[in-house]
Amino acid sequence: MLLIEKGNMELIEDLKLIKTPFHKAVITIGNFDGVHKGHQALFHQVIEKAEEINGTSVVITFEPHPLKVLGNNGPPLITRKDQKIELISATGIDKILCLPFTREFAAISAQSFIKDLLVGKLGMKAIVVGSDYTFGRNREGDLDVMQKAGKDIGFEVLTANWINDTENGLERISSTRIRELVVEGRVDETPKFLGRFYQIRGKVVKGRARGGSKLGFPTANIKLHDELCPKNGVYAVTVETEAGKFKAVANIGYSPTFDDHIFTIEVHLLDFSKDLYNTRIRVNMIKRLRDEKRFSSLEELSQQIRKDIHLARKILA
Ligand code: RBF
Ligand code: MG
Repeated sequence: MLLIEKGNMELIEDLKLIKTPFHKAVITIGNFDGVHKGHQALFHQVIEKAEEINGTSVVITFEPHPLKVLGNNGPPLITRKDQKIELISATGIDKILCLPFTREFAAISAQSFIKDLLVGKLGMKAIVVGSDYTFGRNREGDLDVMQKAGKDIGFEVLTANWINDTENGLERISSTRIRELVVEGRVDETPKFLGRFYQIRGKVVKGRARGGSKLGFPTANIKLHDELCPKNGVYAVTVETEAGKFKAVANIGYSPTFDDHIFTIEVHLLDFSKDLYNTRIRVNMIKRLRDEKRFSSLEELSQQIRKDIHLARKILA
């Protein structure tokens, strides 16, 4: 895995591996899908507090998404596990606990969660939470419960300052808002919330094998798993491969010029012609260019793709 390491982040995926409590743990807990600017601000608050008390900054997150275990499917993800961990690591957090969210875990009482796990096992001295944070079975734990326990047991409860922060415009950052933008194809509006472009990742799979031979624009096709898919259409993108990063155009949808009604996500890389089949690629969604169209000839489709490429080159320049 390509970890963007900053400091010496340690990833722990099993609580049994923790034999002794961390030294003065400053903890935050959440799903953190997207690791957006609000989450990033929260992590910086954790790091700052840890530095102040000479302690350890700890992020606890869950995999899979709790909603996926507790019923529904859970929302489509902005960041799947590997990217989420990379992004949290990049903020400078010391320890990431990425715990399997099971039914047993969901059944732990709020009191036991705080006393036995957070304080007892992890050595919590401070926790940073949002005002709407709930935890423990049936969501019986909330900010009040946490503050009371803090007084009783002796740890500090800090509330996340980004949530109410209207001055720098951080107040409206939410994973839900980002998902809406992506679903609407407004990917160019996501960086102000994410601090980066929305990225999808996948292994290159077999496509229809006609892009190169019939159209003159070979494409690498990827499949998504649990990941949020941008609105169908044509996009200017950049693609990260084992051979480096390239400008590219993408098409998401059913290619209505053809009648097979097969959904694909395809990228045509500019200035690159090697076979990417079976390799993993990352596609940064920069800007949506247009809707997919049905063309009456391959020649017209090719001509439109040439125009798309021309426009993409300008946008990506
Ligand atoms: N197929 C369509 O039927 N209509 C389109 O508007 C369309 N636009 C595309 C734009 C780009 C930049 C690319 C790379 C592909 C596009 N395709 C479109 C998909 C094309 O039909 C597909 O790559 C080939 O059929 C191979 O699967
Ligand atoms: Mg293809």
